[in-house]
Amino acid sequence: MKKKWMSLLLVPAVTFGLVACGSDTNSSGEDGSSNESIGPQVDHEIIGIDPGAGIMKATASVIDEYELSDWTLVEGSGAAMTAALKKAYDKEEPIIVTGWSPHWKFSKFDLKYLEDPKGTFGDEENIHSIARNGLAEDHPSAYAILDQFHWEESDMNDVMVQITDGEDPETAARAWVDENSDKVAEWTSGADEVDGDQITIGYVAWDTEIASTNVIGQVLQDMGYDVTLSQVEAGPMWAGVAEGSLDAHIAGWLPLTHADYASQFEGQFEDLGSNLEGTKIGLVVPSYMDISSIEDLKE
Ligand code: PBE
Repeated sequence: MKKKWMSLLLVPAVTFGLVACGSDTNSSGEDGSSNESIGPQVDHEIIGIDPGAGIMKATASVIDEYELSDWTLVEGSGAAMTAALKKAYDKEEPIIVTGWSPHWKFSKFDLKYLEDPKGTFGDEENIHSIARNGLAEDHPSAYAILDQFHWEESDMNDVMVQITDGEDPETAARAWVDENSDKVAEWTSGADEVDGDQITIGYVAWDTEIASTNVIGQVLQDMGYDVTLSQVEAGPMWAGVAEGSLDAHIAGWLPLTHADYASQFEGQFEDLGSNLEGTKIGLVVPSYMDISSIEDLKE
């Protein structure tokens, strides 16, 4: 008799509990699979990075072309963007970030690019090595190495993941260079060692560029250079090479992402060609989110 009472009482309690829990999640919009349209769930915010990044300009064009006038692109930094992504991801909350590949975030989180039917973000592109005019005459060895520097997405990812896991960028780069002496030998082929010549390589604190620039820094150091890695914003990076205060950078995302910088300083730098092919930029969301296209942000 007692048992029966218990189960009669339990059934409604459990049902009520489930309903309450389900509706709470939906109304607060914290669950990525909520039926509520995406805008209010993320306060109509796209989490951006540093204002000088090409992806910021591209995202502004996306907001314009897709008529997302009630959306805001939030400025910050690469590190702030990945921190916000991690925070949302750990709680399975919705978030939209400016994203690019290669990037370690795709190996740490389950993410997807939003489709871009208008093609505003452009197709795949390449990362170019950019030297100041006159580098070939002044530092022929460094010029040869920068010209021959070329690696794969998986190489860059190896270094990025080490750094994300807490390794100091210089140490992570050192380890990669030591483990990949065959690749490094191709880059240094035909280049003579030097005796403490000074060279300054510019870069922006994007995870991709922190990895690549530290690797090339180690290689140049091994060849005898006194290397300075100078962290700047994107505009000053291109301007620095154009004016000659920086000897080079290996962070030219072309033809689209850095198109404005490349045309602004046309003739004032030497494009040494691509060091990595098949990069991509776009809007990135966790896979648990129930949207697939930039068009879905309009609803
Ligand atoms: N990025 C990474 C840069 C280029 C390298 C995509 C953030 C940019 O948007 O300019």
